[in-house]
Amino acid sequence: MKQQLSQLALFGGPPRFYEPLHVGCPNVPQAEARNQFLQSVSDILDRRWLTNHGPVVAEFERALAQKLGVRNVITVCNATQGLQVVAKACGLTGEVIVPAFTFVATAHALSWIGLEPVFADVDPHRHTIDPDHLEALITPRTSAIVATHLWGNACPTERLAQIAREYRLQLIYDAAHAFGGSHQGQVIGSFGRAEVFSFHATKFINSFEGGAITTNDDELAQKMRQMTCFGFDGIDHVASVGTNAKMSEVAAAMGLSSLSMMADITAANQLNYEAYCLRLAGLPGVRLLPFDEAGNYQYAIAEVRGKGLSRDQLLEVLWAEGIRARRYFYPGCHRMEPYASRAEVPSLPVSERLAETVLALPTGTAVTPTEIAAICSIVRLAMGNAEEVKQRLARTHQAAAA
Ligand code: T4K
Repeated sequence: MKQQLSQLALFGGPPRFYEPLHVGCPNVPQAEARNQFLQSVSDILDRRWLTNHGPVVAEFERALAQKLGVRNVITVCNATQGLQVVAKACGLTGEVIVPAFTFVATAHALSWIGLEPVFADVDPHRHTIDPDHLEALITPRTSAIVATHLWGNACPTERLAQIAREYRLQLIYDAAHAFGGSHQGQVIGSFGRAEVFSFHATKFINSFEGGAITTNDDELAQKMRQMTCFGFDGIDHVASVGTNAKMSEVAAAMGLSSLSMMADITAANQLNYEAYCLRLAGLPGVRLLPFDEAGNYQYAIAEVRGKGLSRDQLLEVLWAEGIRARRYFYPGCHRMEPYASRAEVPSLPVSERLAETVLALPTGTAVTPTEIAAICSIVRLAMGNAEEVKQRLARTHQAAAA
């Protein structure tokens, strides 16, 4: 453990981690699960059926539907395409209200297909869309709300459903972070008209790249399934405009393997989260975001503000040590292009504050509580000697600018 400032990499000491510790280091199958995955890949090659609704995709979809308790699951090549397919199938037009504090894919997916994301502020405690702010943004051109269960924390689904009903808007959830979570006893996956999960490499469960759309609306599901495959509804027959958003067999094999490890991944995430809570408890200027009990603990999120270093100063200290914490989702979608160049860029105080203060810390099965103890001791050392660290950083920046 580093105990003196001179030991910090920023002050000339050796970095604590020569092999960087990442936020999104994938959860990969180990031991028996890895053998099963490799066998499944070998079977796929033997069958020579690599994509286009093969048996492994079908098995993955059945397993997901069972886990989520939802009638329809349509796997996709990634969640961004999934969001676009849902938006198209639901016939969204004009403006769509989205949170400003989310990964930019939530907004870009809509922009890419000609819709206009309108940015709402978020709740300061849960980081999910703020229903009170959202309501003021509804215009005659608004067709939908796309809300993100950020960090796995569920949105206020009842309030959103009530607003959607009242203003006749469609309600869709970006559930990219929320696989395995539930809200008031209901598993995430069957809220709104449809929900979209991401199985990107960095996610709770992964299929290298991938995702899934879930809905209890059978008609909508059929339409979306066609749309993920060029609009085909049978051999040589096209029923609608479509894209190619299909998941491959190997991706589904990885997804199944990942699904089988879900309990272990959750346990590792929760242990890591508790290690952060314990080791950072009482440290002025750093606060861990509380999670829903029913969540997947995929992200360990700190807010760095008040006493001590700023989030960005702490980030520099950590990166020097090989701790690749991330400032998700800086600077906020509304301040990213093309939205930042709109005639009017809204002022969204909570999203802007979070964009300046949130720090995502390394977690997942590749990170151990011992490594977290080392991370936290560096955070404590730096925050506890904030003035000296600030001076050192200022000198380093001056030297770099000269
Ligand atoms: N909606 C929300 C709310 C989302 O968060 C996302 C994706 C989407 C929609 C869209 O889902 P997809 O279309 O991707 O299915 C990463 C992911 O690329 C992105 O999927 C994810 N959200 C976002 C939160 O995180 P970046 O820009 O941070 O990626 P990158 O390459 O910097 O990777 C993150 C960290 O993970 C790095 O520190 C390196 C490490 N890493 C990454 C990969 C790919 C590894 O250690 N191994 C790996 O294989 O966006």
